[in-house]
Amino acid sequence: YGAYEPLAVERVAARLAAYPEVAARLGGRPEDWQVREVGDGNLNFVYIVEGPAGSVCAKQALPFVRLVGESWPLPLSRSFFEHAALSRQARLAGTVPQILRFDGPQALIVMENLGTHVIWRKALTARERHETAAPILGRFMAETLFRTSDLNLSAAEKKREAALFAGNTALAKITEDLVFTDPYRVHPLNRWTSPELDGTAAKVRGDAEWKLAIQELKWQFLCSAEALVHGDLHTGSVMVSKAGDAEDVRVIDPEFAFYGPMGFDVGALLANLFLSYFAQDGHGPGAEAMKAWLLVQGTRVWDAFAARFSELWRTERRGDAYPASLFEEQGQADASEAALEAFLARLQVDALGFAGAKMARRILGLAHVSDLETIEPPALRAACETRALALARQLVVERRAIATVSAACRRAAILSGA
Ligand code: SR1
Ligand code: MG
Repeated sequence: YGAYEPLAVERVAARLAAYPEVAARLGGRPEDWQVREVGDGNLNFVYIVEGPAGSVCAKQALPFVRLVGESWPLPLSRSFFEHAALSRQARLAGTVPQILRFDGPQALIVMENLGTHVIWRKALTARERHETAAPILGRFMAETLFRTSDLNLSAAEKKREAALFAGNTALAKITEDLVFTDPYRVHPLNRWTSPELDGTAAKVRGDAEWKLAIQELKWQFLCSAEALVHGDLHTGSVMVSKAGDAEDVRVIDPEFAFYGPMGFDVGALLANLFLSYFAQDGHGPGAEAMKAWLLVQGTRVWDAFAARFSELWRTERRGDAYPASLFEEQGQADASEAALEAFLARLQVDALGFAGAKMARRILGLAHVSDLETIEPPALRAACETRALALARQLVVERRAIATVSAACRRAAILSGA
């Protein structure tokens, strides 16, 4: 299909017409297809294409960061890694969009269009409740993380997988800088939208305890190749739908996927539930019920994760780490259960730390979240952000003492005056 060509709305139909399976899904003639660009993410362009028989979603990487422009080059290979991660997630856990076509040279993934779904972050801001999201996401993370780790794969297979994703260095570097480094130093990419936070940002830079704890977490991010993590599992990477009692939940956008610490994905999701929690006070009266619900979702994410991870520990431990046979042949089931408990306890602490890291970067770093950004006036936004930052610090610095998601939720409620 030729050399890479960046798409624009008027070129999308001709490009998709070259893929028979995509053309068949759309039906009719390419000139009849309606194309619109809908991407609101920081990196890529996303097109929805509608034909007489159906619709598709086409996502193309450009050789730069959309949020910043051509001054920040970013390799097209992120599309390869996104496709590689999506295929594995589909096989190991489901809960992702169906892939119709991957065109590597064009850095283009054509997927089913989730036309009735909305981004979970937006639903949360609108105080819409999707009751199945938290348990489905907890299960998704348990299945993807367990089944790509040394608990399920042979050491050789896991090393091959880790080596494949090790090439995604440019995307990992974004996280290394934007999450674990830049918010803690003066940096031209940092920004905060409430002038009231100038002093707070300076205090964070002067907080050696916070900076040391963040570097411990960065060390884990750099060195702990535990499992294939999604790498950017915030509430903007989740789509939800509801029709009557039937809900559907999908995880999207794994272009940051790489072998990293298991707690990173769990922490990212918890962080964004906490950010939504603190943002609720900025979105009009009646926040309390939604805030209470959001904290319950945090514990439900963890409980579903731990329950499914435990099932997999007992039934799918076929890898070279903690081999089941080592314990079973001696009738040492108790030792195996104790190891599971310790493993989950450590993961929970990691998740709390990463949650704190992911919260602070959304307030003091380059990339923000609409939950907080849409709050007016700035003084009200700053009050919400200040409470969120206070929890972020506690989660990072005191993660071992806090120890559980339930305890973190209690801390959030105290900081919020609930
Ligand atoms: C320059 S990219 C900024 C952020 O957008 C993505 O969603 C990731 O979270 C990344 O850190
Ligand atoms: Mg994204």
